[in-house]
Amino acid sequence: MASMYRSVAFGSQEPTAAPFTCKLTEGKSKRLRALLGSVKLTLLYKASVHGYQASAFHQRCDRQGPTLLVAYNRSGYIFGGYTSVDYFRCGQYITDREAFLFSFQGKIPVCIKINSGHFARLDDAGGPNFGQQLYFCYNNQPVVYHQRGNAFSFNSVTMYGNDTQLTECEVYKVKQMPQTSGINKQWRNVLWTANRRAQLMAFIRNHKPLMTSMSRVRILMIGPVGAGKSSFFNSINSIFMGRITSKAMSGSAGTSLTTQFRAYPVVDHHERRLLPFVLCDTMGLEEQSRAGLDIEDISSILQGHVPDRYKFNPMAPFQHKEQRVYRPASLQEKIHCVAYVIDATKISLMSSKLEEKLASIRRRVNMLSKITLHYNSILDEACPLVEKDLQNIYLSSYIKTKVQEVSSRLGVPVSCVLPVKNYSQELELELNCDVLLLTAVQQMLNFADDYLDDVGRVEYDDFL
Ligand SMILES: Nc1nc2c(ncn2[C@@H]2O[C@H](COP(=O)(O)OP(=O)(O)OP(=O)(O)O)[C@@H](O)[C@H]2O)c(=O)[nH]1
Ligand SMILES: [Mg+2]
Repeated sequence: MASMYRSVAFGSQEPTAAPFTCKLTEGKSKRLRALLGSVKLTLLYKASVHGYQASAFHQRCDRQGPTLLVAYNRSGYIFGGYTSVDYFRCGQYITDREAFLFSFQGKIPVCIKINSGHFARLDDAGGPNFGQQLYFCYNNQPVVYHQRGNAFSFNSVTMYGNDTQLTECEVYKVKQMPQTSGINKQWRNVLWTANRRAQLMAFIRNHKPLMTSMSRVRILMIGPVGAGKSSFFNSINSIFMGRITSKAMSGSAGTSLTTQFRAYPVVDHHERRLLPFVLCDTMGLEEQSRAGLDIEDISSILQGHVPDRYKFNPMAPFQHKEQRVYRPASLQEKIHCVAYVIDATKISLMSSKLEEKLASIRRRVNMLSKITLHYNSILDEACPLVEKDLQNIYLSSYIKTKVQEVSSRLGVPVSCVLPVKNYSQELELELNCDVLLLTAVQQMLNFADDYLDDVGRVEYDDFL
């Protein structure tokens, strides 16, 4: 039977003489390395061999540069953290903007970035700690200890199932490797130039919906609470206004901040005219029934019955016949493209109930032959490499796995999953953000045309 342990060094070209083996599998190591770029991991410390005492940890891990800690608990959780700053036992708080925590949710390590970078660690003679919130080998015992703090925002239930008993704790030295073409091959071609942005803007400005009777296509955004639907509209509006705007209310709350159906036309400030699409914003989806956007409401929106500013009521879905003016909606009023907005940092944590709700929405949407498009928003927080430079988005194998995960969990082709980063904290527009956002709009317009082409054919066939 094959050993459950693997070799000591991962990502290395040369074999390493190993006095002890590591518990981290090659698959998991690969996914963790994807968070860090082109790196090699070398096992420095293994608690079950060297002991859980802080002195044993420091003896092997001090002055080793960036390190990755991987812990295992009795309940099978694999979690830990990364720090880019050496352990020194200097007795001071360490600032480390690159530090992060992670926890494997299935095959994927969900990454929790440090909030500001301050108080990333207390570099004392004790065991390894992150933000003085998460202590490993606490009190020289095989135990993890969590206390409140502000450096990282995480929940001990999701992070390690609240099971404090460790079965192993390993620390790896993280060494940057020269980039090799195999590891960092761009998996989608994007031109990150001002010229490309201008081209995309020109495409969108000059786009004419396939059906000449229509001036604008309607794009519906659906997704879980806080996924970035309203921010997507704000971002697109900002690009065409030439400055950051925040017309749609966005932010974080337990339930959806957007409570009304909004159909936002987008004005091209430069040419002072409306662009050929309307972005329709909805309330967020929640896993429970009678909470968040209702599937019946989605059907009514798709068919063009729901008016702008309609206030959603999760207890009582929209009733078309109760509206004062009852008439069939025209094709212009219907939805021509549906975009599912998914937050990349949450996809692995999405409950099966919410997944099922999305699947039934997709069945409804497909019945009405809509085209679907997915977003991984909040990508910057999902991957440290991308946070450093958005141009790494199609070099990051971590983002690639996220895109594949969205594709498999929602049952759509990978080519329909488009990663974007919304404007959320920026004060000024930024070229790389614009290129991703505009590419998404370009795809939406193409998908809307595919739908109109399909509808046109049905009408033509009926006529024959
Ligand atoms: N870092 C980052 N934050 C984002 C991004 N997109 C949205 N956010 C933040 O995520 C939070 C939720 O965004 P919203 O746009 O309000 O999400 P929503 O889907 O409209 O949420 P509800 O209307 O409440 O269902 C806000 O605090 C945004 O600033 C992104 O791409 N990156
Ligand atoms: Mg919203």
